[in-house]
Amino acid sequence: MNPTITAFATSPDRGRGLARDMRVRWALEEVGQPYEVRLLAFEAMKEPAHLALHPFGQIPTYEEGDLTLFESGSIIFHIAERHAGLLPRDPNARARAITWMFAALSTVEPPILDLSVAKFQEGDKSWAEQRLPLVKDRIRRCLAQLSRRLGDADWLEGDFSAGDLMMVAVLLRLKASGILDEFPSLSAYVARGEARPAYKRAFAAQLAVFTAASTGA
Ligand SMILES: N[C@@H](CCC(=O)N[C@@H](CS)C(=O)NCC(=O)O)C(=O)O
Repeated sequence: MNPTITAFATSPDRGRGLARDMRVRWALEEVGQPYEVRLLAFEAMKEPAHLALHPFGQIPTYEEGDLTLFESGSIIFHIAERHAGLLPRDPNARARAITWMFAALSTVEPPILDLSVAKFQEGDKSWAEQRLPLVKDRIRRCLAQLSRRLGDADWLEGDFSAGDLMMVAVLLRLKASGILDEFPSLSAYVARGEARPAYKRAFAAQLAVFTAASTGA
């Protein structure tokens, strides 16, 4: 039986692929695993049926037989462990690729999320204008370090891995801010991720959900 993931019935990002079901769809496409999607209205995400799957009332979740997972990192790690193609076989290379998944989620994503908070949740506060440059500088510092490590390589550790998938998914959130453009090697890195056929299939699938919802199709 195919796994089932959850996604927004109407994504607040209007189908730009920034909701976290996108990275899970991408991983499933990379390994060639078909999947089902259960779409949820925002209110349904906060109801007991969904809270039983996801204690924080969010998407994505992942159901496969009697296994239920939440947290995109855990879900993608599970997919990468169960299928070939997202993690190297060599144990050390595998550990390094997993390290990049953690780096994406626990070092790179937090300052990027902070930018959304600063803009959309704190934008009307008296101190917002003073805080925004600090938030942006924290991102720049992190991207400078990442770009130094990536150097001229296509991917972070040899071949494309779940570490790159997660890092690209996280960096994509910065596109609209213009900050990514300040780091041409990272822009090119993200573009390489977006050019992957699996990424394109996943992007098209999540966009189709938004388009159908907004046109009533
Ligand atoms: N750390 C979680 C974050 C999940 C998350 O923030 N999901 C967002 C969509 S991308 C969500 O459900 N937002 C609605 C809410 O928090 O109420 C993960 O990586 O899966």
